Amino acid sequence: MGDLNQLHDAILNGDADRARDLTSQALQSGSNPLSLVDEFMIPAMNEVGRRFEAEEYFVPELLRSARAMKTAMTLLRPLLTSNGTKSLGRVVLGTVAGDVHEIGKHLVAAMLEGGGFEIIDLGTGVSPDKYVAAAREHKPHIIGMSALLTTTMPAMKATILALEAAGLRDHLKVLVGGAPVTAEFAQEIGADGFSNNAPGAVAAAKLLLGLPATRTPGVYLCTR
Ligand code: B1M
Repeated sequence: MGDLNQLHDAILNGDADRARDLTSQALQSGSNPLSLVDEFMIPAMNEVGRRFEAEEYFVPELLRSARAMKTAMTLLRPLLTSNGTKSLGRVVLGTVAGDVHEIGKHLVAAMLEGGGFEIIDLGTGVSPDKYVAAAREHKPHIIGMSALLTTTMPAMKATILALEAAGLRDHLKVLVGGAPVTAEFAQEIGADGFSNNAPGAVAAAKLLLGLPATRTPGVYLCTR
């Protein structure tokens, strides 16, 4: 197996072909898919974010790195997803209105599927009305919202208020996450649960439905 730091660097440098090839080689050599994501790919995206903040990277570099991450994820996603037998519950998932960040949401979707949940992914920029319509149509046990921008976090609260106004709030649980989201924020907006990582989202989803799971440090269940 090659040096996996090269996978980190391929994503950092936005080299999608290399990221795909290195991921494929690592899998053939027996690397654990989740470790590849956690130990090399997410740290690369965090460094991309740091460089963007330091004005060393600009939007084109962000896009190239995101494309490299997505390309590698196409190989990993099926491996994070099991062909589970019975669904533990239905989750309607999306990135909130005004927000196009989707990599974390894809990871959460893959992990939830792998954990036995049925996922209805509404994509990005999902308005409160669209969540409400999806809740009516699919009758999910959980609504999952992701936000990566401080400016789009309020859309989470707007969605919860819209679910309340539609009389749907008491019939489902609301799980929130995304880099700027905190447990305190989740509590404040009236969500039911929060996780700061994808495996934690699975634990939180299970706990919210009263299923056995271990509460890891990044998982928070709100009091209502
Ligand atoms: Co943007 N971006 N971006 N960006 N981008 C951030 C978020 C930023 C922090 C970068 C920075 O300045 N350091 C910054 C936000 C600042 C802020 O609000 N405080 C930022 C900005 C400013 C912007 C633009 C405004 C830039 C511009 O145009 N001037 C613009 C906004 C566009 C919009 O949404 N309207 C923008 C655009 C973009 C791209 C399109 C270029 C691209 C996204 C491409 C795509 O997704 N298809 C992009 C990227 C790639 C990033 C960074 C570099 C990486 C995000 C990412 O994919 N991380 C990001 C910097 C950073 O986060 N370090 C940044 C990897 C991913 C696995 O992590 O999504 O956090 P994350 O998900 C984690 C957890 O948070 C959690 O689990 C995941 C796995 O562990 N989680 C959940 C996520 N959702 C969950 C849901 C749950 C539970 C857990 O329950 C339902």
